[in-house]
Amino acid sequence: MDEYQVIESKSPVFYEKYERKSELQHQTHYCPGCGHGVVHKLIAEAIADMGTQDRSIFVSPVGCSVVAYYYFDMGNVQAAHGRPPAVATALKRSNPESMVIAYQGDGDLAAIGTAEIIHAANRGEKITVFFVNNAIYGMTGGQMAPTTLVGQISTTSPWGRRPSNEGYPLHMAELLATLEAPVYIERVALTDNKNIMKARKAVRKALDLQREGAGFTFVEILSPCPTIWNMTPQEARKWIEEKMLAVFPLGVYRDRKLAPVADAVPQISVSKLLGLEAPQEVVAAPVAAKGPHADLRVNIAGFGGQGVLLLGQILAEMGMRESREVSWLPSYGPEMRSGSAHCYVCLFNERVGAPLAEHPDVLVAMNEISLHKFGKLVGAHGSILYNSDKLPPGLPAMEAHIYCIPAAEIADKLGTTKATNMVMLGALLELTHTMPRETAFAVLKAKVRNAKLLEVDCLAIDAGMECLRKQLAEMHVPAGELAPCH
Ligand SMILES: Cc1ncc(C[n+]2csc(CCOP(=O)(O)OP(=O)(O)O)c2C)c(N)n1
Ligand code: SF4
Repeated sequence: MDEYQVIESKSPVFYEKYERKSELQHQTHYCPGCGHGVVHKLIAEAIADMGTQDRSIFVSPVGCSVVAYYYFDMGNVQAAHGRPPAVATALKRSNPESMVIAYQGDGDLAAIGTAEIIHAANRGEKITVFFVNNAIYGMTGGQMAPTTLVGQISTTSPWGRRPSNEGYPLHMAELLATLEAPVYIERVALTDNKNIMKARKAVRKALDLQREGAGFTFVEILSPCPTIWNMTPQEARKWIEEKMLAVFPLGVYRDRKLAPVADAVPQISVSKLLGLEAPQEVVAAPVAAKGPHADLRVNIAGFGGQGVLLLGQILAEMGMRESREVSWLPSYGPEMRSGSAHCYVCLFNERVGAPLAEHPDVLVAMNEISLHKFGKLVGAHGSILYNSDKLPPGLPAMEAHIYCIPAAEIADKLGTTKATNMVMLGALLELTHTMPRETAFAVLKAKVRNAKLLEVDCLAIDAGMECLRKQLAEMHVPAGELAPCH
């Protein structure tokens, strides 16, 4: 038996560590026996073997796989429900060299996103779509999908799907194969090892064709959802075999290379179009980006429930009251349980062109994860306000200066931890002198009905200002000046 060696390793295309609560880091967020994990693995291994990780972009859907970006260490964009093919189109057209993957469930692709997939396929976009068909809406608790089988019970077809009322299952592979443009369409299933190996081959073939610039490629994967189907993982695989295969026959529905189209419009990369031969280094905002009239870009990040988005809103509303051009761009995880949340706020003198503040002047990091994740994106001339009395051990060196503000502690002493975000707001106002505290008070007055809470919030802002002021004084920095980097 010596000739066998068991090798267990994670594809380098996956992040080493999944960004989850520490007690959950050993597992993915998928249910045991879910097919998404298997499909992720097949894609990651294919990309690793092809050596295209650095130019691959994964477009995740809305559905159970919405946080696929937690796993794939490559370009990631999360599209609105059903829109991955449209987003993938834009990505591929503006970066023809990239490998763009749209990943979608059956609710995402075959219900709300029917138009997007059909038109992307019909245009022959040179992207790869992986369509995970589990015959149900998984994430939202088991509503009927367009692919739900006749007679299959779901929360919205409690007597079983009836063609007379709900129509017949949609066969996406067959439907797309009626179009001229697609070059490769195959349906595979995650039933047993043999079929998983076929799925592996199909995933690789689709990506290979994209690498060659062949055209639109599509792989439908029949995939188990044991949780919603109320089955064990083994029963779920058997159910695909016994029920789904009869409705969704496996096989290759299209496999051809198109002759080049005579009137094909050459696709030019965005950087080339703009005359930027090489990607430009992002330059952090100069130290001068401070004071009442300076443009300011802020990223506020933490867990849901820490008032991250609200802090951004208050800042943006303050900006409006001060006649600044403002934007507030929230981003929060779709998961309900203490997911991460952040928002970008831009306070400009001119109209805000792009509301992103990936390299902000100030990062307000409400927790350690945010400090790790976003801290390195703040340039040497920027500053970080960190919600703690000390830096976490093992923090990698960062270019920006980090101020530790024990905001939760300060807020606690004032009567409620809820005011933690207001302490941070105070520190931010003192650091940047971008707007007067009175404007913050006015905004709060309009927003907070509870008089006691309003009083605590105002005290918290002052306490945050005082805390930062002391630190600047210790560093001999005049009020209103951003501290030099360490
Ligand atoms: C515009 C919009 N409509 C509806 C929803 C609610 N929603 C979230 S996930 C989902 C269905 C997901 O099912 P599917 O695509 O089959 O993926 P699965 O969870 O099974 O992997 C729906 C309807 C939403 N988030 N956004
Ligand atoms: S609900 Fe279904 S599709 Fe969603 S993670 Fe669980 S098994 Fe997978």
